[in-house]
Amino acid sequence: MGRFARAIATIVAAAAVALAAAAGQARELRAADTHPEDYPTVQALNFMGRLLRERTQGRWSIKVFHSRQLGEERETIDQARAGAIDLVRVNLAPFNALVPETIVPSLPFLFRDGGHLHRVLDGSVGEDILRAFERHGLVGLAFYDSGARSFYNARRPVTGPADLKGLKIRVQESPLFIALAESLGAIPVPMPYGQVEVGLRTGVIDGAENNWPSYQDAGHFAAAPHYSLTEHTMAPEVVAVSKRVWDSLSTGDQAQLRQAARDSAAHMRRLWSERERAAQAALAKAGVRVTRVDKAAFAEAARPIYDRFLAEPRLKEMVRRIQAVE
Ligand code: GTR
Repeated sequence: MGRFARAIATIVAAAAVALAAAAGQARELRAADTHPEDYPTVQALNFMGRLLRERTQGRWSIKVFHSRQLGEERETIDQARAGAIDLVRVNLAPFNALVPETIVPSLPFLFRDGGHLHRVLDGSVGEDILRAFERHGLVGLAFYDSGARSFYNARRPVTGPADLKGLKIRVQESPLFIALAESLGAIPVPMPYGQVEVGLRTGVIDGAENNWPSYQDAGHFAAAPHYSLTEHTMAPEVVAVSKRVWDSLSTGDQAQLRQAARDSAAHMRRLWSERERAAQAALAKAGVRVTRVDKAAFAEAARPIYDRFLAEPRLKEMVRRIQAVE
């Protein structure tokens, strides 16, 4: 969207909020998600919309524009900050350059396992990260699961960082992910999610990194069948609402929206673990070649990332708090 179109969209959206509020009418929130309709993130947003509609007697609902209908993740973030989109569900990585606190849970080899991640996100560190969005035009509502991300490629089995050397690996548009791929010897190619499949098929990139469901769902596995279990990051997804929309809500409606998001996150955890298992089984059947890796070697190569991205003491302190969570 051009700047002019965006400005118009913002004015129209703001006017719609004001009118609906004045008339006490029902209002539909527009949510953006890059994934297709049956993906757990989209299903969880639909669930959140159902809860909200029930709990507000139909005053508020959510229409989910899935499958990138409203653009790639970075664009939807910009539009939500401008108030042209109400809700976004994106991974934390595209927020890394904007909201420094999102770097922390995206760091490589930080969480011990999924349980550790959940306890951190459900606790005070999670609260602090969600609150950090407010300085950047959004209000963080809840985290969704995204499992662990691993590297995959079209060329060869990768068991240690040396095997990644020289491979062109697509990463998310995040300085952290670019630096991470570099530290492991790969050539990072930042690119939006929607271009990865063609990039793999045409050889523009040799590989990428993602969780099991995305690797399967986006069809990346067909062109890049070597999946290496690096599980290098557990960067979660976030659901955030435009601050302009948030500020137009009554305190009661704000509480309803936050609660519906939280409840949808609990629902999403169930959907996610089922989907992860199903994707893994389907990929094994499809002939994907899974390689165990020397995780310690990857963690060691990625270690300089910590100093580089934790220059601010408050971020370092957050890492300490995360490590202290049992
Ligand atoms: C997926 C995530 C998306 C997007 C995508 C990517 O796992 O759910 O939001 O971040 O990865 O790699 O761009």
